[in-house]
Amino acid sequence: MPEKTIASFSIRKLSIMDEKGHVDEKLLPRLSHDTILKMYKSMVLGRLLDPKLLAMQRQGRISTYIEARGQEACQVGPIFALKKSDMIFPAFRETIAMITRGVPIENVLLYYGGDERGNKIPRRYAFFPVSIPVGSQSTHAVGYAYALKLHKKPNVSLTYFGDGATSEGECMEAMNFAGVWKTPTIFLCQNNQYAISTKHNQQTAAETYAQKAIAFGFEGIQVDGNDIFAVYKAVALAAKKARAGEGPTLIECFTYRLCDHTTSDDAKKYRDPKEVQEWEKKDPITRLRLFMERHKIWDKIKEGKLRKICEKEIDAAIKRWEKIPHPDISDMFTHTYASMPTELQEQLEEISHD
Ligand SMILES: Cc1ncc(C[n+]2csc(CCOP(=O)(O)OP(=O)(O)O)c2C)c(N)n1
Repeated sequence: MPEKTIASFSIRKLSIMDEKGHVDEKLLPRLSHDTILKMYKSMVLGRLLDPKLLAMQRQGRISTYIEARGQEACQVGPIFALKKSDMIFPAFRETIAMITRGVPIENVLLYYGGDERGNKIPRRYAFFPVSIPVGSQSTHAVGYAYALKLHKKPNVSLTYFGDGATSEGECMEAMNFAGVWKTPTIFLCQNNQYAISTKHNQQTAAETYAQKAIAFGFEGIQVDGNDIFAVYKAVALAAKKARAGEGPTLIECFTYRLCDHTTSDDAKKYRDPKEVQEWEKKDPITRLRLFMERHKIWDKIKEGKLRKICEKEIDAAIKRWEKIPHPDISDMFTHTYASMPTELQEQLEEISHD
């Protein structure tokens, strides 16, 4: 019996705007200038929030903080492409996505200040809490989307995760069920090239992360993750497909983490500074600014004003956060177990007597 090919695949890469802000007009999504300016503001707000919180961590005012410099397009693009009622399931690096959704910066400060109330995100933001165990949010996103399907709701779920999460069984299990049940789920993999110090070629022998979707029976696409128009378009198309009952999509955003993994990391120990410099040239914010300048909707004066507005917003949120009374000390016992083990109960009683 001669062999025959029973499956073959190819992976497309979507790129619309280059490093100088030039765009392929045929591919450019139809967005008003107002929307583009809002996208830009969200990216700048995120970029300015990072150094503030980093400084606060160094001052001991908050605990470990997770920056996202360089990943602003991957985080902001999807929020603009989805409906406000579509549910977002973040990992731990998605602070910029979170504040773009409208979640108050105080929530971020509470959370990183060790106060669990920060993770209680009001339902109206349709944004799940930070998920520290790598990949664990992906099954939640699929379960949620399956429920949407059963209830015939027109919404979708989107889960953010990193390249490292694709080595977690849970992430692959989530994709498998999403494929089998054809759930309205968007898997948004931010391939920032590293999982802490583990480089992409130690993470997988596959040429792309996007192609992992093929094994689960659905579409995978790679996009330039530093190009907000490409990210926006890929998510908008995936959402349209999901709402039409055509199932999930895996979107690999090819990007780079310009910062350390967290405030506990020193990326200089495992990355060549030349590599970082090369990626700085691909900065997602610079290229959108160049695009806006070319279209005469932006200039240096507007840039200066925007930066001041963002700084003010951040400072005001920090002031509001400083006024929030600390939680009761017993609070640290309340969010882990449904029924508390005896030794923790004893400890709780002990502090209650102090
Ligand atoms: C289940 C689990 N294992 C290990 C860790 C420790 N850890 C935290 S972040 C991280 C790397 C994650 O890399 P990736 O998924 O690529 O996301 P990125 O940090 O690059 O955004 C690891 C191993 C964890 N939080 N959870």
